[in-house]
Parts: sequence; structure tokens; C-alpha cells
Amino acid sequence: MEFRSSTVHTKPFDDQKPGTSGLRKKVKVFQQKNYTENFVQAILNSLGDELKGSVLVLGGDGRYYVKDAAKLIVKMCAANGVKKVIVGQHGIVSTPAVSNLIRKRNTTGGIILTASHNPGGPDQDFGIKFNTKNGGPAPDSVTTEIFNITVRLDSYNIVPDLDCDIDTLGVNTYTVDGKEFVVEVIDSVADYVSLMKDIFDFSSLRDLLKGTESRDPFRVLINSLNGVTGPYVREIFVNELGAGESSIVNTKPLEDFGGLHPDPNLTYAAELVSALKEGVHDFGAAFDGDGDRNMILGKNAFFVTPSDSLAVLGSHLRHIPYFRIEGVKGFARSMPTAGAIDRVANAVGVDFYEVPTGWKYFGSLMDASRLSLCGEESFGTGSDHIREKDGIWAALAWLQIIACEKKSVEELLISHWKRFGRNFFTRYDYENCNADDCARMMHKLEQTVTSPAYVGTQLSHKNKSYVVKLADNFHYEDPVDGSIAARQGIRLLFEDGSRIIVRLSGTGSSGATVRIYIDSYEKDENLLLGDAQVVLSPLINIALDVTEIKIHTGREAPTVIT
Ligand code: G16
Repeated sequence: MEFRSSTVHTKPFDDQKPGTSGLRKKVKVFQQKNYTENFVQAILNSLGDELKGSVLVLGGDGRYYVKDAAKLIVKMCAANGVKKVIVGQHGIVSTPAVSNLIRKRNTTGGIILTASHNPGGPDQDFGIKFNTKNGGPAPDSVTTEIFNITVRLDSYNIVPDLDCDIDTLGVNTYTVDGKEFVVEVIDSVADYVSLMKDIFDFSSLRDLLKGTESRDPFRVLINSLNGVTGPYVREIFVNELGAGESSIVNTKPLEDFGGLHPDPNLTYAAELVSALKEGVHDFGAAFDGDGDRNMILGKNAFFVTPSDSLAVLGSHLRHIPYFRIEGVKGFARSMPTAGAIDRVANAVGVDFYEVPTGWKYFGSLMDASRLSLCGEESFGTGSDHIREKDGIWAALAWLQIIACEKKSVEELLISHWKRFGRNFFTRYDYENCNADDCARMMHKLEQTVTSPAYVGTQLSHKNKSYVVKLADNFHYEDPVDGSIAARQGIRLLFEDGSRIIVRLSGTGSSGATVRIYIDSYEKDENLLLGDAQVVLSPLINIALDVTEIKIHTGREAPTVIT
């Protein structure tokens, strides 16, 4: 079929600055005339000379507006000289699977349609993110370039009549302006499952779930929260590993996630927590809308903090076939993540890196073969098998370790704490606050804590006191390419190693979300089993006082406590 492209005049929008991971706004914002078109054109223009003849992966988490946006992007790729688009059937591909496809097919990059863990539906959130040829989220230099293009964009290119059927698997070939343009509609599950089979020993996982004469079946409950992971989970856990159908729930990707908030934490994945509390299952995992986040629970809903999850994986990587072959290069975590992995890096004897919040900061270290395993307190865990965090990978990694160690989740944690000590951690989120109020709060806090006289200040609550050792706004210089990420969160580091971190989220779609992270370290064996909220209570109160959060936001309590 032959088509001609046309150029449409447009006016720039001034609010298309990508956040922590892409541009996230309400669906209604993206549905404004030319809004999505402008942002997509800016992404394509940012490719410069690489655009003509490029190959792009395209897919999203199945939320409302994904399919419309995917079809629109195909029309725009056709008009902009892209040679080929590899798109998931129905426009659906998980974020880790996109990363894998970009790398496996050696493409120019990929466009991911997701607002991650944010709710979906006509009145909820949507997002667009660009991943570069290493498979990872675009670095700051690229997102800044995209934003700079958006504010001066005056036209976009489209082939309005090219209506590709993205529901049917197959290769569609068109002629656009006299040149060949190909759309390959793929089943995105197959490649991802094959990657997981290369990384893990599926036969030992099968034995674990099935049980043996001397060992009961290990009962898992996997909750996809009606996000993109459902089909992947079905293929891996039911078809490959032989878990019963009742082991997987909420596995049909729905445009509104069935009304669920697809964020795998104790608040929004409460259904999994209650199910695990019944004591029938040995292991529970939940994933977010686009499949890159995970929450791990043990029997009776024993909660594994993401910081601890990372550390336990780090000290048992030898059990995972991939690392036996690839070796273990280094470990990393985002700055607000508690420092449990730091101690493991020291014990294992590998390099350790602390980066700002955002998976994009891990990519250059992985590309330089300096980093094998990393994670974030925001329920992200992953390795250098791809350049995104990977929820299903994390669950399989835990199961592989359990299969080898023959210990429960709780036993693994307790023995880890006995060996390394325990980092108690909590995060308070104040969602959807007034953006100006929060900006004022951050400004005031920064002025207060960065005055030279602040170091040495003693902050107290009841009979506990902490002395400030360092206070700053976190500044990162990438050790590989020297790029700088400044002002990444206010840090109060105390002499005993405890920390209070305050930053504004970069993933909300409206207003501002304040995140307060609190952690402390305990190595006294008698105090390892305390409740984090109780142990951290003095520091929590100090954090609420120092930030004056109630005064600035008018909020009596956080929206979510993790
Ligand atoms: C994104 C980033 C993560 C980051 C998280 C939270 O995750 O990829 O690296 O930790 O946002 O960011 P913030 O604290 O700014 O909201 P996702 O899963 O939303 O793509």
C-alpha cells in the first residue's frame, strides 16, 4: 500500500518536561489537540541523523489510551523516515520486555507508553518515555534535549491514513513517500520468557514449586494487579514452572487496572498482604502496571523492604546461573535507598555506587561493565541482564535463592541481619500536595540545613538525640561519563549513620508529592527484630519537625507509609 506523509502546523506546549522517568500527565492532558503528537515529534527529532532508517520498539502497559497512542505513533514514525516499528500486539509490552527487545534486536531505541504504578482510566494517568539503544531510560542529556525541542516545536509529521492493525501478529509492509516502512506486530512474552530461562535454572524452580518426597510444595501467590505482567506471569509460573492456576491473580491487563492502584506496596497491594496473612502461601509477589516494580512477601505476609531485598540478593548471587557465567561486577543503589547493600558489597569485595533516584543513572555503569545488581527503595530491583528494573526477574531471583538455600523468606532475612546488621527503613509519602507550598518547604529546608553552622546540631525527640554530621542537597557525578545531576534530594546524615532524606517525587501527574525517607542501622542481635515504625519513631518525629511538613502542606498524616 502506498501512502504520503503530511506536515501539520502546531504550537508548542510549555509543560512537557520529562520527570524521573518520562512525561506523566492525566490522560485528558495527553488527549488535548496535538499534545501527544508534539511530544512524540520531539522524541523523534531528538534522534537527529539517526532518525532516518531507524528501528524502534513500541509498547505500553495496556492502560487506557495506550492503544490509541500506539496507533498514532506508528503513523508518525511512518512520516518521519523510521524504517521499522516493532510493536507489541494490542500495543502491549512490559517495560522490562521493551528493554530486552531493544537490546536483542539491536534497535535505535524504544517508546514506552506507561505511567508505571499510577492508576489508569479516562480520568487517570498516562505517560510516554523514550529508551535509548542500550535499552535503558533516556539519560538527562537526552530528556533535556527532548524538552528543549518541545518548547519551540511548530510542526509534526504524520501519515493520517496509515491505519495499522496492531491486534494481529505479523509483518505489515507499506510504501511511504516512495520508501518502505515496516510494522512488525509481535507477541512480546516469548522473548522475555526465553531471557528468563537463560538467566535462571527453571528445572530447580519447578522442583521447588512442586515439592519432593522430602519437601512440601512451595506455595506462591503472584498478583499482577491487572497490569501488563499477567500474560508473562501465566507463561512463566503456570505453563513453565507448573504452579496451579490459583497461584496467579489479577492477570488480565485492564485499561483501568480493574480500579486497582497498580503500585506494589503494603498500602496498594493490600489484597496480596491479606491473602499471605492467612498463612497458606510461602511466598507472595506483586508487580506494578508496567512490570518493572516488585514487592516480595514471605509466609504470613512477612514484608521484605526493597533495600533488604537488594542486599539479600546481593549476598546470594552465586545461586543464579547468569551471575556464575557473567561474574559479579559491582552493586549500586539510589541515594534514598537504605544502605544494606553497601555492607554486602564490602563483604563480597565488589565496587559500590550511590546514584540519584532514577533507573537511568544505573545504565552507564552497566554499559561500562562496572555494575551487575542494583535497586531502589521504590520497589525496583534489577541487574545488567537489561537496562530497566524487572519485577518478575526479582521474584524469580528470590525463588532461585530459596530453592538453593532451602530456607524461608523470613529465615533468609534473619540470617542476613545476624551477619550484616539491619537497616531499618521507612518512607512517608504526602501525595498530591500543592506544588508551590512544597517548593517553598524544600527551599526553606535547604536554606536551614545547608547553613555551615548546622553541622554539629543536635536534634532530639524524647530521650533520643542525633547529631548532624553532614547536610546537603545530593550532587552526583557519573563516574563513567562525568555528567552531573545536581540537587537530587536533601540529606541529613547523622553521626550514628542514621539518615533523613527529603525530596519531591518526579513521577506524579499533577501537584507535588513529598517523600521523606528515614533509615537507621542496628547491629545488636537483641534488637534486630524490632518493628521499623517503632524503632524509627524518634527520627520520624524529628523529620516531621525539621521539614515542618504539616505547616507547609496542611496534611496531618502521610498518604502512604512504607
Ligand atoms: C521511576 C524510576 C525509578 C524511581 C521511581 C520513583 O519508577 O524509574 O528509578 O525510583 O520512579 O521516582 P520518584 O520518587 O521521583 O516518584 P517507575 O516505576 O515509576 O517508572
